[in-house]
Amino acid sequence: MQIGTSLTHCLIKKQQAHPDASGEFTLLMNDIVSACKVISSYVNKGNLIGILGSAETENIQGETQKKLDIISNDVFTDTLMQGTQVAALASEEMDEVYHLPANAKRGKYLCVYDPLDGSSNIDVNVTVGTIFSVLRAPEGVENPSEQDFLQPPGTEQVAAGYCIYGPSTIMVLTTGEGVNGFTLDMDIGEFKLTHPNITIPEDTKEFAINMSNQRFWDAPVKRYIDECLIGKEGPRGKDFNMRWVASMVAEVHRILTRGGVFLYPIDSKIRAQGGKLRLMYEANPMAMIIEQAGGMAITGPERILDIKPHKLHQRVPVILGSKNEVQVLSDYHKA
Ligand code: AHM
Ligand code: MG
Repeated sequence: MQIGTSLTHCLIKKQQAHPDASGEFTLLMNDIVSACKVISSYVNKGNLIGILGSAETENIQGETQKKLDIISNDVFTDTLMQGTQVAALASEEMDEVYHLPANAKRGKYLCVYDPLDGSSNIDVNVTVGTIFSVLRAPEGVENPSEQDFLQPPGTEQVAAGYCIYGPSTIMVLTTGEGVNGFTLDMDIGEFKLTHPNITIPEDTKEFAINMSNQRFWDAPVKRYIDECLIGKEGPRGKDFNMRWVASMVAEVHRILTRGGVFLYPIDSKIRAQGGKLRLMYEANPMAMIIEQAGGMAITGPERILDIKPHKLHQRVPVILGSKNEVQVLSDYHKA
C-alpha cells in the first residue's frame, strides 16, 4: 500500500484478498475506527466541554475512573453495539462481559478494549490512547460468557491495535501480517497510511520503567536496570537513556518508532494481584503488535501470547520491545 492510502481503502483491499470473506471483519474495523475518531475528538476538546477530572466512581479493579474513561467506554461500546459484527464485548471499565440484547443479531467476533489507557495523564494533557483486541466468538454460542473470552491464548487474536491521541491521532493496527500506522487527517476525518510495515530496531539504549518501584522489584529486573545504569563501564558496555510517560500506548508507540524496552514487571507490592497491566486489554494486543513488528513481549519467564487467560480482568507483568534487549531480560529470568 502506498503512503497516503486511506485506512478504509486498505481494509477493503484486504477483504478482497480473501474472496471467501463475509465483510464482517471490515465492518467491525470500520466501527472501531469510527469510535476512535469520536474519542479523539472528545480528548481534544477536553475542558472546553467540561470533561476533564474524576467521575468519582471506581472500576472493578478499584481504580478511580475519570470522566473521559467513562465517555470513551460508552462511545466504544455503543458504536460496536450499533453494528452486527460482535457477539459480546468486554472492557477494562466494565465489571462483566457486555451482552447483546436478546433480539440483536450476533456477529462472529468478540472485542476487548481499554477505552482510554493512561488516563492518569488526561488532566495534565499528556498522551493517552485506546487499545483493542479482536477475538473469534465460539461458534453456536448465543451469549458468550467470560469463559468464552478466555478460551484462546493471545496467539489466537484476529487483530490488535491502538489509537494514540497525541500531537497527532494515529491508529496502529495488525491483523497478523505486519504492523501499519495511519494518521488521522483532522481536516477530512480520514486515517491515512503514514507508517507502513513498522519494524522495531533489534537493539536499543533506551528503557522505560517506573523507577519509584525499584525497592520492590525481583532480582532479574533489579540486575537488568542496575546494569543499564552503570552504562559503558558495566557488563552492557553502553550508556542508556530513560523515559516514563505512564501511558503504555505512548511507550509502545515510541518503541515502534525508534526501539526501546518497556517494563511493568512483577514486584512485591503488586505480587498478589499478578501485575499491574491487564492481559486481555493491554498486554495481549500490545504483545501481538510488538511481535508482528519484530520485537519480543514476555512476562519475565514466559511469552505473553502463550498465556492461557483464566480471568477477564487478569493482570500480568509486562516486558516488551527491542528483541535483543528483551532477550537479555528473558535470560536473566532463567538464570
Ligand atoms: P490505566 O489503564 O488505568 O490507564 O493504567 C495503565 C497505565 C499504563 O498505561 C501505564 O504504563 C501504567 O498504567 C502507569 O502506571 P504507574 O502510574 O504505576 O507508573
Ligand atoms: Mg490501561
